[in-house]
Amino acid sequence: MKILITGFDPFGGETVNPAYEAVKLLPDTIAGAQIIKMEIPTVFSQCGPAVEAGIREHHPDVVLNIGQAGGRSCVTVERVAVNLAEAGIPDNAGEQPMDQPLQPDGPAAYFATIPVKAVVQNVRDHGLPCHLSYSAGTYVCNCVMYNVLHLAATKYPGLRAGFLHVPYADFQTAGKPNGTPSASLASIAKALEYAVEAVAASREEVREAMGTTH
Ligand code: PCA
Repeated sequence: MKILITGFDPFGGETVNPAYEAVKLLPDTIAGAQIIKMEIPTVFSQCGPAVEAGIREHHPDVVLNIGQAGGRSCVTVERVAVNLAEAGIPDNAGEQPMDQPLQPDGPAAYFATIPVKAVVQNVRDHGLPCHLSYSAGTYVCNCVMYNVLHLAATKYPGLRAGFLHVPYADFQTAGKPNGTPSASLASIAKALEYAVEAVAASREEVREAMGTTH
């Protein structure tokens, strides 16, 4: 199995993005799967084409996109991507879409096509926190997740895809308000590795309710 794993470049005034920093720390092979790493731009119009270029070059079985979710306390596995671009801040090219569909002819939403609960479970089984999330937001991360799932649904049959958000790395929060959640880059990378392991080992989806009440 071949897994293409992307991480975004820094955005929103940060000088690093823990997503790509953690991706770089991943081994080149996980549970027998070949891991291909790629940095992609935090730009609405460029992130999808950048991933598609990687798909064309490497022919992966699975694409996993990783992004920073500052304010979340641990790695979260996204279940849903919505067909909406609504940016609270400009992206790295100065684009700030509002009320825009990502794909005018696409469905309202796509679900991740990796076993999201098995991924959460495997991270937890290794002693690290991990949660399912039902919204990847409406910024560039949701955009890439939606567009990659749309590519898989329309152009690359058999390709599976999913998205994980990571918290701030601890060193990013030195000047931020007391209580801003963060984790060490090493533990973020470990959680990602166990997440990827569940995908690489083709784990069956877990039959356990993980829903939230809000
Ligand atoms: N996080 C942003 C975009 C890039 C990234 O790493 C997001 O969650 O949309």
